[in-house]
Amino acid sequence: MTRYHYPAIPESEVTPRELFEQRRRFLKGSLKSGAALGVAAAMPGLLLSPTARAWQETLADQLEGELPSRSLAGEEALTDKKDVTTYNNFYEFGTRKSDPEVYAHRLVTDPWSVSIEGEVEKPGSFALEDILAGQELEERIYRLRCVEAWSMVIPWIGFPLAELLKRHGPTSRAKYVVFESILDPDNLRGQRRSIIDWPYREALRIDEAMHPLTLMAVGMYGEKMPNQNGAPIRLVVPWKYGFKSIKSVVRIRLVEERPTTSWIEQNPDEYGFYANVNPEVDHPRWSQGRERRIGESGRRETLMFNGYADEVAELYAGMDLTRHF
Ligand SMILES: Nc1nc2c(c(=O)[nH]1)N[C@H]1C(S)=C(S)[C@@H](COP(=O)(O)O)O[C@H]1N2
Ligand SMILES: [Mo]
Repeated sequence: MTRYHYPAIPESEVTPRELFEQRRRFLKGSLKSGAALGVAAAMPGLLLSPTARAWQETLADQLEGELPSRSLAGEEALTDKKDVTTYNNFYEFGTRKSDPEVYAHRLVTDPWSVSIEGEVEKPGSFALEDILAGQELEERIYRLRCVEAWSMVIPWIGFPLAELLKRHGPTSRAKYVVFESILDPDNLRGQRRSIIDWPYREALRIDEAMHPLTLMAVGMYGEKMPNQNGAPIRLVVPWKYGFKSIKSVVRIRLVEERPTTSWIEQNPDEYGFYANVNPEVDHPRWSQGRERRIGESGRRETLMFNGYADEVAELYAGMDLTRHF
């Protein structure tokens, strides 16, 4: 195992800030500084937030302007927005790829809060607008590679998870980060069946969570996140199979021991904790060597770490990736 250290790669090496320093944008909001956040965290009940509707308007307003934009998928063409919003895995709405688009209007995203807890100095439950306050949004084009051997190229809008975690002060015992999706069986028809043990849960090692590529996304294609893609806020970890990129996040917990996840519980032989995209480690039932890019005919070779090896391979130096799949 590698030792835990974060950030594993200095942010300056991966994110040349000067590139888009000029065009930075900040989300307006009620919290402007870490100091204010501290106060809010100490008195969670006293935090007076703008209404959820207000934040949504603010975000819509911000998204109208130009955001700093970067492709981290080379010259590869964007997948059609139509495909990205109609061919989804979001088991809370059912297991068919078409279910999320049909049923996702039942997802209640307003109001929304995210609980940040466990090994942090400033825990609490925070309204989404306060989570977003002061975060610099940017557009990042990433490949997303599903474990089912298809892939897409998506222009996400979001901010690094590291920025959020740093605000809350991870303690020295914070070795892993656990994420939980919304639990609402009245509105999420898939949760009335025990396909998985709800709520959907995923986790990262702390250095993976702090890595500058790891994004909290609130939009795509220049717009707010569509419900079927994980509104209002989801994780995007581009070097891992899609199932790690948990949607509609309501809880983030920092812990010392390695947690289990929904997919490990479901089938530990098929889904591992790391879930790094790896053409050399096949899924027990199919090859991971190739993938179908949605919208293209034929197949592409799957790339190690989904093409992000230069950025992330160091996180796994010395690990046997056949065992730690
Ligand atoms: N809460 C939740 N998050 C989830 C899923 C899910 O079923 N529930 N599916 C995962 C899988 S398997 C994939 S491939 C991606 C798909 O994201 P997309 O629909 O935005 O392309 O979401 C991931 N996040
Ligand atoms: Mo997936």
